[in-house]
Amino acid sequence: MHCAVKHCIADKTFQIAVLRIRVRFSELGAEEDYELVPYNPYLASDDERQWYVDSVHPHGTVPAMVVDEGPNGGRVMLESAAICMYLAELYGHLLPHPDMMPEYLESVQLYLICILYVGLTVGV
Ligand SMILES: N[C@@H](CCC(=O)N[C@@H](CS)C(=O)NCC(=O)O)C(=O)O
Repeated sequence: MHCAVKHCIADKTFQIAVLRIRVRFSELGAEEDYELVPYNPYLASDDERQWYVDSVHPHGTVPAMVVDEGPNGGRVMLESAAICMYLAELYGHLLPHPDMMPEYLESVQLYLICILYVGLTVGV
């Protein structure tokens, strides 16, 4: 399958929200379909950070994923959970069986609550 995703702006070091995206690409068997563009928010210079905030991610955090082609081409996607869900839809894999939709939506709700809680309290 040809993937529309070209750039995943992130650093290669262990950062849990970035790791989430990389694991998702791996689960989808799509590790060759994206390019990891190094950007480390903790080590960026003031100029690099300003560029990143202005043109990629207003919060200055990673990951951010630039979609290269297709109807979403040119868009920058933010939030690792949203990116993971988008990738499942894009590849048509790791999606819930239609009969399981109520349980799926419940687990998405729980997942997002956890992500928001953890994100706000420990900053990942
Ligand atoms: N909720 C966001 C969290 C993003 C986030 O906080 N990433 C951390 C690395 S795991 C970061 O970029 N920290 C740098 C900073 O806060 O300036 C997501 O899941 O994408």
